[in-house]
Amino acid sequence: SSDTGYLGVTPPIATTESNEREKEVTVSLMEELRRQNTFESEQEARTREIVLGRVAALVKRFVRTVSLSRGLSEAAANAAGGKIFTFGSYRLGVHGPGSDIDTLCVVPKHVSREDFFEVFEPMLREAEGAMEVSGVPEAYVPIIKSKISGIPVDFLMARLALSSIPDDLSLQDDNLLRNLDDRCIRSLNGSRVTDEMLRLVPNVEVFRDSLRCIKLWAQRRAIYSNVNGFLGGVAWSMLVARICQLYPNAIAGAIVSRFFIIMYQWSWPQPVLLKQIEEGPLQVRVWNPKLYPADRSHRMPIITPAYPAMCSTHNVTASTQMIMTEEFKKGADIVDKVIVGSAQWSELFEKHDFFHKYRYYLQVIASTGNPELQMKWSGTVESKIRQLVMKLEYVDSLMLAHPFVKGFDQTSYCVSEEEVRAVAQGEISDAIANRKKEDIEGKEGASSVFSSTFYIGLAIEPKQPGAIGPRRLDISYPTMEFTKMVKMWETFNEATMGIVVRHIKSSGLPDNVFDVGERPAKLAQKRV
Ligand code: 3AT
Ligand code: MN
Ligand code: MN
Repeated sequence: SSDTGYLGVTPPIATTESNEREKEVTVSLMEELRRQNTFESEQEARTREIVLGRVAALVKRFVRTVSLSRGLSEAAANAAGGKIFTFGSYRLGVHGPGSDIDTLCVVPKHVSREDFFEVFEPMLREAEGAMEVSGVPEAYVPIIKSKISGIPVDFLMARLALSSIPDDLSLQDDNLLRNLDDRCIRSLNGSRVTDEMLRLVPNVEVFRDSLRCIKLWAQRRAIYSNVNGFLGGVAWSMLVARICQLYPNAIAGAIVSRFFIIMYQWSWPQPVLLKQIEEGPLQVRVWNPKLYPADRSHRMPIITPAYPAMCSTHNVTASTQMIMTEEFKKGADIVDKVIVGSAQWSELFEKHDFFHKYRYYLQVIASTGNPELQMKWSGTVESKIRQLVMKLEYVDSLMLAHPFVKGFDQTSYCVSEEEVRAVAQGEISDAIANRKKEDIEGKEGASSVFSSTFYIGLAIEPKQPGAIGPRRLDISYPTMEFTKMVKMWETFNEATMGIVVRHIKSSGLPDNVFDVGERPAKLAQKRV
């Protein structure tokens, strides 16, 4: 920016200050965000700071302990340092009540990843106020999850090629990535991306307030989910950051209004960039659609600003792109009305109508008889849903396959094999649904079934005028292929895990997808 006088890959669209009306709607926007409970209490904010202080001290103690055990002198062990960096919503300043603190622990080269799980994790378990400490060392990005004084804290770890980690260490220099383990590079990424984003926006305060609004909107409209082919937190943040660059002197109300119209009109697959993509010191791929066909297939590329540049929206499909574009349009219309005074901000945050919108839905039901196994199995199935969506997109007469952003988990207490089979098929009768754990305890042949149901809304082409006979919709091929694919999971076991895909009419949707009083009266009656 020092050489161009602006932040971003193009000059701003406008550098004017916001007008009086934009200031008014910014005030009412902030009021609405408070009403919607997006801010934590002052008490909670203070607790977070205390927790972070304890965590920073604990990481230093961890580094010291390991240093001494490696034979370093007392002086060298004290000088070895150790530092925490936060990232995610807390670092951006857009976290809500109950959000976690995403924390990266940076340690010197003589402290290993094994030490993180074998020394730090036990120290954390003993720490004041620590609960629910659980490490996942085998994850793609190894992590320790915990709760400290009621605040969820996620810990990642990166070991740098340095003999000590000073308190003023910055992670900005790409050369720090040289000679590091891939897991360390991945762990550093979140923090480097967040820090870079904050450096690349003209006004952090405006960015925060605008992002708070867009995050809440995306959550309410059920388009906040990276796994399901929409955008995750990082991608939404980058979109808002780009709008902030384009209007460096605008305030939040104005940024939000430009956000919707610009995103609606964006010429995808032109990428959203916060700065030019840079080459760097590693032998790793940097996003480049000219070079890599896989990168060319990205429909809505939103590229992370820290080296190595990556596309944060790999999962977007034709359907999810259409759905998000439609939401940008609706958002633009509402904000236009807010500006002229004929609508309230609360309209922007209205709940989605996914379960009212389609005549037909697919249910994808993953089931097992064991709660831990169920978490893994349903996670595996969920991560493949977008593959099913992409296969459905090829079906003639299907205009759109709309995946819902979350699954619905249920535990069913069954008294017979027959009931177990029915539940796995998605047939949960009222008798089963109303049964409690106590009702089956000690009963012979009784068992619990854990099921997660994912939904895909189907938009079918209207019948051609004059066409003869009913419209045919054949989805047997995509569903068969999908079932085959999820069963290829390494630890799949036909005897203990169930997967069923079936289509239902909207009238067959179960009550648990609706809030109390939300189900249309006509349908509610039908089900009595
Ligand atoms: P919350 O306010 O916490 O809900 P957030 O944006 O902080 O919003 P997360 O804590 O889930 O969301 O994620 C923070 C960052 O951590 C985002 C991403 O860079 C990284 N991350 C999230 N989930 C994973 C994961 N399963 N594996 C690796 N990195 C992850
Ligand atoms: Mn977080
Ligand atoms: Mn987290």
